[in-house]
Amino acid sequence: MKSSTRRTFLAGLATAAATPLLTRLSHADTAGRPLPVPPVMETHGEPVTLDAISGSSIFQPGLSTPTLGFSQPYLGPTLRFRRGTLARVNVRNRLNTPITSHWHGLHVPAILDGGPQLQILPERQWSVEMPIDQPAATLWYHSHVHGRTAEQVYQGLAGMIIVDDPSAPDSGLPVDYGVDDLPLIIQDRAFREDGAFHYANRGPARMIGFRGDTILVNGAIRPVAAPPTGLVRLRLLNGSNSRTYLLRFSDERGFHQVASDGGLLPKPVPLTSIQLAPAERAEILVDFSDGRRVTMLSGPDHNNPMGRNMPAMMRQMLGGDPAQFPEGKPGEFEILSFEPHGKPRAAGKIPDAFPGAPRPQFGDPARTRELVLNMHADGRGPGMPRGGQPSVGQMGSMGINDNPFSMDRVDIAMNRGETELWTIRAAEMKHPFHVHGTSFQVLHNGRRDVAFDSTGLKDIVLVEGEARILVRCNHVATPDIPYMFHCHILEHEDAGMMGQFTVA
Ligand SMILES: [Cu+2]
Repeated sequence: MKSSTRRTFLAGLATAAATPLLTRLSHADTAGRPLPVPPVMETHGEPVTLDAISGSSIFQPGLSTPTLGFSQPYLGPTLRFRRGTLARVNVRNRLNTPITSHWHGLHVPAILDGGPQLQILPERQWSVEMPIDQPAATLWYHSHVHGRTAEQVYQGLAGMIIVDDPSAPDSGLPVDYGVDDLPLIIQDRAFREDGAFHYANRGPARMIGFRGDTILVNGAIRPVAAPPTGLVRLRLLNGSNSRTYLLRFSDERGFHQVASDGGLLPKPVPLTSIQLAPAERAEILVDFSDGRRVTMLSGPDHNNPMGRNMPAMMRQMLGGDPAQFPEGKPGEFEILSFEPHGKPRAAGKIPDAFPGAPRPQFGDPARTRELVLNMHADGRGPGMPRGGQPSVGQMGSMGINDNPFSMDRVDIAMNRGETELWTIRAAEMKHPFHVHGTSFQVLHNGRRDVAFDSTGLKDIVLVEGEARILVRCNHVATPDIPYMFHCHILEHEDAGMMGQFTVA
């Protein structure tokens, strides 16, 4: 379909759905900017300050997009925390609406975790001193206001965190941030013709999660990175609301996964593609020593109640699929490209193993629990609030164990330092299940047993029918300010697929 025809078609759809006109971006006029690299904000005992602000960003030539960000118009700086130190962070809210700052993957007491109870009101400041004690890892931070998380993250209230561990033996990996150690925050967005983001958290888009038709990496549309020739470390973060990616390179080159959510894997895992569910992280080592240009592609996202059988037109109506990339297989699209600079040279050495990597140390579980993720928890169905625009308190139509999220109900009471075995069940769709305040081990998912060596420590598991995980928390969470567990499809989380747990 030619772009003009497609635009007319889309405009017709949009009119029918009474939503603003959407624009489908062509490759020629938008993609190809140099990859932006978020600045680093490092704490050395002195506090650092994040300002939640509104601003405007230029994603497309000549069009400005109203956005939110931390200390910059869209997204935020990369926070670097060092194990064994106190991370002191002030978060100031310069917006006219409450926010939070949740440190996703950080092992800190719930009172420091930035969950929905810890709202920062407009013009107020939240100051935390966080003891950093966990393995080196790629984490992230984002707003987590119940009922508003999806929209606030979509607008830009998110950023990367890197935990460094000077006590662990040298991993032998590239460490030159922004050069051969690249943060890549992958997000899908949709745009209106006036340049504003298009977002809808209702109806079918709420049911399966909102999908955009345009890929941003670090806030630029399908940008071009210029790494040095040689081995390069990519810190991949799926910062999308609901899209699951299946990433590979256009020339089929292999790569090695070296870390997952909770830090290094015991040894590098050779792969030719990698799945990244919402909020998941993976660090991969890619060999660019041949100096050739290559593109990272993603396969289509079939995570919806109809799976692969959902017609393309329906997917388009539900928020869109990115345009197919000519180098890809049917349905594939471009994430970003790499144009290595420097003379081709011999490939660098990939470490054999990471002796300092975290090991599973959960022991036998003291108790078991079952959690069923429900897409219909109160009989009203998703996207059907009682009249008008959904607001906090009206969003409870999804749930866990038939309970829509309630801030007044503690769902699970855990004992500090005690391992539990959780069985999580999900029908209709796969759900990226997240637990705050700790990392867990996945034992089983779908029909497969999961080897620790291939996944490491996790804080997200994309539940395929049924998953079993070992969980243990070493920090305190009180009934007033508990931890959360929830689906990380943000539209599902906001619709109530979330619960609270204490640790005493
Ligand atoms: Cu979900």
